[in-house]
Amino acid sequence: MAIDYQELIPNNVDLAGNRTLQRALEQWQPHFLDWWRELGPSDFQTADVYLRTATSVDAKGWATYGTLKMPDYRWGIFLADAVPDRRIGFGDEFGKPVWQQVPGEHRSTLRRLIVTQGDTEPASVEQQRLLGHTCPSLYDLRNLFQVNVEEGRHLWAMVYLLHAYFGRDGREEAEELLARHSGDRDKPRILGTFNEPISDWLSFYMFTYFTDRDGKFQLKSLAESAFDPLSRSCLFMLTEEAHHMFVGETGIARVVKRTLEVMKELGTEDPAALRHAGAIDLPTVQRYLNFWFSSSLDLFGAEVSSNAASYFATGIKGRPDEANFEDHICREGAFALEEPDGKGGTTTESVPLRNAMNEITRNAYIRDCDIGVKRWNRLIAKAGYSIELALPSPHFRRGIGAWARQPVDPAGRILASEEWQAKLPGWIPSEEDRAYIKSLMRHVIEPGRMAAWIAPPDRGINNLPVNYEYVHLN
Ligand code: BYC
Repeated sequence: MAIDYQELIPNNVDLAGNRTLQRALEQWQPHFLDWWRELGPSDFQTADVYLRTATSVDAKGWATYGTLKMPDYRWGIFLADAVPDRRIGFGDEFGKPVWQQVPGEHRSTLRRLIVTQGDTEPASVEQQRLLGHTCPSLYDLRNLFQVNVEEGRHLWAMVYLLHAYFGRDGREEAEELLARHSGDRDKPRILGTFNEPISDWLSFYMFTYFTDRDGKFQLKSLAESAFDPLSRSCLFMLTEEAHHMFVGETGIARVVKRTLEVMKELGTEDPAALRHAGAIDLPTVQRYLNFWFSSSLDLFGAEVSSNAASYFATGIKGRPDEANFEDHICREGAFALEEPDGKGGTTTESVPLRNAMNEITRNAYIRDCDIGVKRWNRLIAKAGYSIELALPSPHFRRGIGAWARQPVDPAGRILASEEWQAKLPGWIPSEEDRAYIKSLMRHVIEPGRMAAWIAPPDRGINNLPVNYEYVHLN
């Protein structure tokens, strides 16, 4: 059946005028919908959800609100407005015109990066598919679904690039994006974190705070790309990504706020007493934070990476906010990198700057992560408590790069292996923690009501009241 693309798939890439692309997407779209029904949010496909849909890239159209059923969401394809005469902003090709087509010599590298980016989007939807059953409120349920449909749209954004610029192998990769599944033994998602289950809402908030923020920094790096369609796709995705991190930051803030209320009511900081009253004690919040922060740090790749050096040299992938750096060529500079010396201490290696691009991006990410932690700590201090949440050392519990499998504690000290093994369960969520958090997860679906472990949000969505019926369950 012919699809009216202007009607069904809002876009600014002239889909209607490109028959080849249209045919490719016509074949892929039913597979996407099958995947959405099978592995998207389970059992909520007939619910009416208050969602924002991008119908254009301008201020008026990028956030159009309305109530709809998720399978009817209009997954659009948008590129940010073109910058006239845009030039390559870094690397050996600095100052030359950006590419409107994929240069032959960079084809496989670009395809690999687009596939890696694309793979994370459906992965996150799969990871979160059961969460709807235990939502702490209708407001949160709606936010979960908003995040899910937009991750679906980000998959479309990458599939568009694969179909439009990579011919048959691009189409094959687009199919594979629906064939790999989060946590699947035989066909897992590409990057580690996207195979971790997200079975409770504390993990969901941590994921949207820490892992979506990796998305922010990777998208910023790809937005610098000399391959202009990739750059423009990622720039627009960043607009939507901000809400996902907001869900994480405010979600954790609301958990902390509620815990502080219960601490005040009971006059105690004792985790057992707080748990008895149904709140999430702050040491548990810290353990979840340790888990998701360390897992997300791995997503930046190894500290020293010849891949990253070559992405930078060729103009394929830059640093986030490249314009803020003075030197865009980086042929000369060096980066001082702290590494384990293999004898229980550390040593500082001087690494050619281009090889340290992953670490430079990771450091920018860490600074950004710290902003939320400071905000949560202000809430705690304002309530009169001296406890502080903290990001663990970036060397703690790493699985990729120089610090992989090193016995480092959250404070950054290198321990003896046995001591580290013995202490690890105290630093990340234990089975008992997970069971407790799971026991709190109930389906709260009365408009305006919140689960007892989380405070209400300060305001609703799009100026609507908090008690608006954001999801109508049919
Ligand atoms: N797990 O040279 P290296 C998002 C692989 S999140 C497994 O250090 P490179 C979102 C690496 O692929 C953003 N494998 O790697 C968030 C390489 O394998 P190959 C996603 C890993 O290339 C929430 C090998 O190790 N976007 O959008 O410098 C919800 C050598 O490593 C991992 C992107 O990732 C890992 N953690 O950097 C929804 C952007 N780390 O190629 C969405 C595109 C590394 O030798 N991807 N490896 O077989 C990239 O730019 C790069 O692939 C990476 C790795 C930054 C990930």
